[in-house]
Amino acid sequence: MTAAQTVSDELRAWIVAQAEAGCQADDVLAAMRAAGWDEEVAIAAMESTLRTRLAEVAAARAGTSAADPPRGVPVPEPALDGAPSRLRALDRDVDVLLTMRQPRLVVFGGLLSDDECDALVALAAPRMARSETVDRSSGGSEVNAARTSDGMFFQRAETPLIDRIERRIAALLRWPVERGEGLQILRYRPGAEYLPHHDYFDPAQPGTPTILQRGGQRVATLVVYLATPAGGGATVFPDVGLEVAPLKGHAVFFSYDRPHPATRTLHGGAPVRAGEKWVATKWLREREFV
Ligand code: PD2
Ligand code: ZN
Repeated sequence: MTAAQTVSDELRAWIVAQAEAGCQADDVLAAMRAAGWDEEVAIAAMESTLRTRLAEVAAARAGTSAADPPRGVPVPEPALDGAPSRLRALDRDVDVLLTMRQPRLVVFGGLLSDDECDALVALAAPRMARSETVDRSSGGSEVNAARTSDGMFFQRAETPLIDRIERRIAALLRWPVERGEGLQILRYRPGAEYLPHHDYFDPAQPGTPTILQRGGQRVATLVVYLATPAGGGATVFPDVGLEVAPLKGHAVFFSYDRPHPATRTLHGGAPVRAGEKWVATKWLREREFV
């Protein structure tokens, strides 16, 4: 036989069966030579067949097919088909100031009125404590040196105002209220900042399975600005060189369909230079958050 020999599906299946039965490559090659195969053709057939088989096995382990790259989960998404400059969200018209595809990010104007911002700050102010974040190694909470703001959490629907704001956010992002965490309020004084981080829970951390029991992964973040500092305090996205100004009543939304830096959702709060910055953060989960 010559190099024009073609490698049939049957031959590929036979090569895979020999390898999976633990046969040595030399023995498989010898059997093919004995059957009349040219040595070079036989080696090339073995190599390409086994390389393809390895990719299939790796993809099956990752829960995907070799043909399909891994796909993300569904995420919140405002109704931006047709590029509207305003969106109706429950009881209010919200401006669409900026949209980005990668990361998926939208800046909204006028999501809250000045009075709503002031009322949230007044409700939260007596309850502020040095910010705790979820301790990703144990699943508990911890004071975080990366965040020098003060913070607190409201219960979902804790007051009629909070209930209305949460239903407005749910309408805007087309994501059920039940799949949201309670609003978190943060206050940054001059010099306070939040170093860049991802908001999803790192699958490699030992505390993550415990955290995920309560509603699955975070899949999106909405940071709403409640008070404009006199200087500094932008929300920064270092992967794409974007800085969102912290203007009272405006908000930045971004989603991440997998807990991976490829979502380009690394973000932080730049140091406040003058005045105070207040924000309300709403994190959206895959499932009902209980
Ligand atoms: O206050 C911010 O700009 C900010 C920055 C990064 C808030 C958060 N992350 C957050 O609440 O996760
Ligand atoms: Zn964050």
